[in-house]
Amino acid sequence: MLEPKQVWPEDYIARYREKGYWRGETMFGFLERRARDIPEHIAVIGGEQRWTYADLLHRANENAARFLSFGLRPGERVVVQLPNIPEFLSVVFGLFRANLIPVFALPAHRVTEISHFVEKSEASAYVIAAKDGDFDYRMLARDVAARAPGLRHVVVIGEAEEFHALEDLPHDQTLLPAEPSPSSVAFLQISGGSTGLSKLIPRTHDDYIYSFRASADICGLSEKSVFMAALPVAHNFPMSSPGVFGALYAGSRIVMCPSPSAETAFTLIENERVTITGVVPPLALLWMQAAPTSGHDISSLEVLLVGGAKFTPEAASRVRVALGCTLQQVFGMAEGLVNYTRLDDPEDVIVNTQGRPISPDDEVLIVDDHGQPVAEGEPGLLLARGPYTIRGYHNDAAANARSFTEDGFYRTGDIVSRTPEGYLVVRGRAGDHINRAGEKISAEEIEDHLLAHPGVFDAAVVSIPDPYLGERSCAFVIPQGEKPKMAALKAFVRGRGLAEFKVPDQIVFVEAFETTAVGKVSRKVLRQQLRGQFLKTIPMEA
Ligand code: J2J
Repeated sequence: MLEPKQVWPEDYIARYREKGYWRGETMFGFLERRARDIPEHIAVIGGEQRWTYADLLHRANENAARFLSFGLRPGERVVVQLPNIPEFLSVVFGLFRANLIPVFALPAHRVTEISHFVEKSEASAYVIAAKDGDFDYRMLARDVAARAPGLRHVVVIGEAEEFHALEDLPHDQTLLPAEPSPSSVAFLQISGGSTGLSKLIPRTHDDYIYSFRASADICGLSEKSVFMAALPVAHNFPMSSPGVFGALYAGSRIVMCPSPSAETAFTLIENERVTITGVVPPLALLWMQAAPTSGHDISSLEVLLVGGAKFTPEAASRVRVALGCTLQQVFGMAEGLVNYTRLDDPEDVIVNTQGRPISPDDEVLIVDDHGQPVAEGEPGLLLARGPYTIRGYHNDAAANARSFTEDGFYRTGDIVSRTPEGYLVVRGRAGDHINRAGEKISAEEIEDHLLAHPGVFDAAVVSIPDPYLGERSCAFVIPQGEKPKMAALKAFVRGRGLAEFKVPDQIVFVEAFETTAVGKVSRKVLRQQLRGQFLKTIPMEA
């Protein structure tokens, strides 16, 4: 089994420690300290549950013992797929306490994605909630178990059927292991995935704690703050920017929001006096639209973080009046680098930029296609290196060769420019992914699924601007034999066991792909051509 690792060169490690970024804390260690300092303070609210820091710690310790009770060994990987419920935290901190390595899946993921995570991480266990809304995760777990023979255990929050019910497992805590090294990998996060399937991102205790501790500071979190997790909490943004982990680090109170609809979110903001939350741009638009007539008092809200996809200056300029709070733009990635506008920045910077890096030691380069720095203010490819940006993916040599420069910079694939004050403005993407309301979809991955249909000769998936989603996906398909029906083709992709957001929003049948110059063109050029033709001929609202 391949042990997840994340290694920085020795001189960088020394520098990051010396400067106090890496302080030798561990994920469980920081929670334990917080629970000692403020045991009676409410840590998390969700549904009918209200847990203090002492409760959360107690439950995490019990869960650690439960996970080890059926034979899991420290270092093994456990795929966690849970919605926004307090148990997300007691499970994940339980895994940290047991030195087991969570692999974070999103609630929207289905059998294809989950089996890929299980295989790639060599996970031996999978944790689910019995149900979320109408969806039964036990059915999904059966499909995953059938596809991924390495998976030995399924653990369920709620009615377990043939699986282990977490609650029923023994929790004798005498056998809990010693604290792990702070430089070891704490968990595997999931990449947005620009080419092919999602990659696994090993994050260490040291580097991740630095990123959310500093984020909590930049976002003004304190013991008085009430942070609402509105987006699925397994995603890097609501997890760490400043996210639930940043909130716990600061001793704040977390409110788990089961759905980000304006009605649900506003009700919780009003009832729990939420002070800060984060959303993707389409949700910010919806909330701004709903606020004047919602009848809810959301005046407790002080800060709204918006990120995951580009927030237009026009929309950004309306946040303060529409929601009565300060906008904080955040441009981040699960691989590391996170930028924020600062709360006291001038309005012009808050509205027009995606912020500046967390750390003085974040090294940001903006280069042309040949790797040469562009002139100041010009757009170019963003490369990043620093105290919480990874140097490599888990178990993926090909992706590592592609995604990192020889001197360890991560190629973000984003095209940005930099203002004279050092703030980044996102201009576009070099890679072929679709950023659909903050959900990243790899064109290549969906093309592969379409090509599996007998009625598809060739397929190219591109992003099309969308007034609501930011971008939506459009599949250009050359049919063969009997032309498939559009709805049937969408159902086919869905039936391959994919997250719903990956099903093409639109399908356009074409007779051939126009190929210029000499015969073959790269997929990249082809996608550009198709996108260009589409935008010329069809109005954006189509
Ligand atoms: C434009 N594009 C953005 C922004 C992310 C905080 C916030 C977001 C993420 C995230 C995250 C953007 N404007 N404000 O992990 O900690 C696009 C970029 C980036 C990619 C990363 C966090 N904010 N993006 O979205 O790993 O293209 O992380 O490279 O899901 O989202 O996606 P992801």
